[in-house]
Amino acid sequence: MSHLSDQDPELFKTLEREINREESTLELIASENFTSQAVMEMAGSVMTNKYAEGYPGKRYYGGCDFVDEAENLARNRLGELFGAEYTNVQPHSGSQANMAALMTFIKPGDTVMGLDLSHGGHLTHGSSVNFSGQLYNFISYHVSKETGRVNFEEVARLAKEHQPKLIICGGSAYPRFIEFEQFKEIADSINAFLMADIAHPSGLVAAGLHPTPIPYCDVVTSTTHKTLRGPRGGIIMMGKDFENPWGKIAPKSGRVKRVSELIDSTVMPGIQGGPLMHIIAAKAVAFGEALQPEFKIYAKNIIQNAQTMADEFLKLDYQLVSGGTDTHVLLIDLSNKNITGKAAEYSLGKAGITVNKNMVPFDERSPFVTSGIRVGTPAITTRGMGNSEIRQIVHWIDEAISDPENEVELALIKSNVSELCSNFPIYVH
Ligand code: DSN
Repeated sequence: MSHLSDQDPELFKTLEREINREESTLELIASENFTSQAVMEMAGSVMTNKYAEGYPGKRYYGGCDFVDEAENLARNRLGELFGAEYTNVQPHSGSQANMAALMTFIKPGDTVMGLDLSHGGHLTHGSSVNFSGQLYNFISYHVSKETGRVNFEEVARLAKEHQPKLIICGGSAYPRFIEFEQFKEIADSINAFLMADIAHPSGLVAAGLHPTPIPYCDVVTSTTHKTLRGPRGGIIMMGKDFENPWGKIAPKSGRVKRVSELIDSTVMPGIQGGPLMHIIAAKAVAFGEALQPEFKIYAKNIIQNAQTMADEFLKLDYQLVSGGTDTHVLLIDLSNKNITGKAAEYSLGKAGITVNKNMVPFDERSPFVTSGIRVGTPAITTRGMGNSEIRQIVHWIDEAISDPENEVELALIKSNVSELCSNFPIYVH
């Protein structure tokens, strides 16, 4: 018996049900993954007990020797993974990493540009219901209708017209490589800062299979739990640290601070208190895994699986935004399939296949209904699935989407899904 089952059988049963769900269904949410047992061991460890406000060597609490070791390992491994001189591993999430980066580089009311949420951006890139859209004057750029890729003519035109202080590139439903170099040219032309949010492809970047933002961007943020396959959390990096270029936000007296010091103090005490030391230590474990040669093979397989999936969907007359993918994510426009994203998500759920409804560029439906679904391969690739499983999965998806109210058919797919999953166990061996 585990401690949890002894003490709290009710929650133990909930945990068992979640383990069973993860083991027996197909996880195609592009932002999810299955982290290793080693990462979970650290995330569930006594490091959760420690208060450690501050940074290694400069804490506001005693007893920090070992959490300092863990945070230093996390920072150093992350720097090595991405070739970054500065790293901060304390943000609790990607949203908090973005908040800290924005609050360091710009002031409330400043103009910023980001990819529209319905075109593949992220809530923190200027959505009106998010702090970003409320504190800053965000101007959204879009993808082109013809190509599904960022419309750089529009980006250049909006940049010239609105003179933003900062441009964000990256997003959460953009199937193509992020075009850091083109963004850099435009940012330089108006003397704006360039920030990359690589929350989605960071594992592919770490493996050298997606272009790196490091030489082009002033600041780079990411989550740690998507393609990077670590614990849930956020990070901030800079390729090179530099001196504060804005006299106006430097302290009125005293020395000019380096940007690294400004980011550190925006994260803590600016927007966070005590860091989650168990998660920071687990990030260190995950970065250690991502530095191993096997991680490159894993990342290569993620992309290969996504491309096989794209080919199979195209054969079945599905419309893929941008016509395919360079990464782990596919954005499928279901407009020609007589089903909404919401209904597809629901029926696929009944068939044991988990996806999320997603707006597609120029969508006329609301975010609660949508015309598309987003599908990703990081989690099923972690299970070891490859080409033949991917082909089978696409056929099941097509069957469910073609006859979404056929409960008997959906139940049959679910049972076949469960059988397939039992051949690719995640944690239960
Ligand atoms: N919610 C994440 C995603 O699914 O992409 C982004 O924060």
